[in-house]
Amino acid sequence: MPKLILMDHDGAIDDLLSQLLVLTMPDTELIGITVTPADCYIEPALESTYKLLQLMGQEQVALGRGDYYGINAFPNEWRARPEIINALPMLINLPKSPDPYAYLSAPELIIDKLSSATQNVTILMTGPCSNLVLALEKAPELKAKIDEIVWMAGAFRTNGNVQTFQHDGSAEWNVFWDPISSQKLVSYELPLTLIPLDVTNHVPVTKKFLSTLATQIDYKLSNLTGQLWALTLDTIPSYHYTYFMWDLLATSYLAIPEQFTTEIVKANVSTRPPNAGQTYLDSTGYELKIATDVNVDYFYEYMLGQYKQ
Ligand code: AGV
Ligand code: CA
Repeated sequence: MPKLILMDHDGAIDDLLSQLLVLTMPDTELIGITVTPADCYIEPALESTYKLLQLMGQEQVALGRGDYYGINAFPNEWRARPEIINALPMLINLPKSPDPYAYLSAPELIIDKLSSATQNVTILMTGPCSNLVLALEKAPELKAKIDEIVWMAGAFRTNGNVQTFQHDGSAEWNVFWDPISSQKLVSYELPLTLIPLDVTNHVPVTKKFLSTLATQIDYKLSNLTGQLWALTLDTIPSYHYTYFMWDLLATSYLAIPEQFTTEIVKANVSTRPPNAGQTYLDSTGYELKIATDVNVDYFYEYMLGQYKQ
């Protein structure tokens, strides 16, 4: 029996790369993708999502449209990136998706897929967790159908990556977008594994990686992913950052968990300024698993191998 995966992403470049990575994994069946309008605008992001499914011959995978908008919006420059992606040579001539408003809403699709699944489902989230929390508030009995939740989120023993007004910099963006839902998810004490900045800080997008990827460009996936990665190297002036392989690392946890060091902790999420969205260790908090380290060389090699198709 293949492992069943339900993915929720938020349309950023590494989210789309993560979708591709899931589609390369043997013994896994992607049963649905929901898109959160966080680090993207929903229409172009659904178009990218559908085009990538077509490229992999998997256009039967059901899509769900996130209609809920979080509390703290992402910068618009980040959200606009999928427009560029849809115009790349390998994607521009693929048919557009059906009318995005004809899709089920994301929580509806999650409910539908979890209730009809014949075995427990792994949920991979590479954006905020609002869609999942909306689904579980509506159908709490479906918590029993979840095998594990793997979520790129949080920052525990390191700084966050949010730099904005009314904020002290301690939060990671996926949590900050909707601190209230994040706090709820943690409080459910489901089997939850977070891949936080503590470990994603070890995996920046490097020129060395891109240059190795370029040597295998005759593979369709290496060609496309090389172009996608190159788009991450632009910067917003004054917003200090490096692009990391945040979501790819979380996604690879599904395939190579033995390459990660993890720790069971008790933690909670702040929902108020000045640290809204901060994930913090707290002995009176809720139990969850966090990744603290990864075999970096193995991870890069793993991705290069998966892109050889
Ligand atoms: O905080 C990391 C999350 C990941 O899910 N996202 C990007 C990844 O998809 C938000 C984010 C933080 N810094 C960013 C982000 C940046 N410089 N550009 C775009 N998104
Ligand atoms: Ca993301």
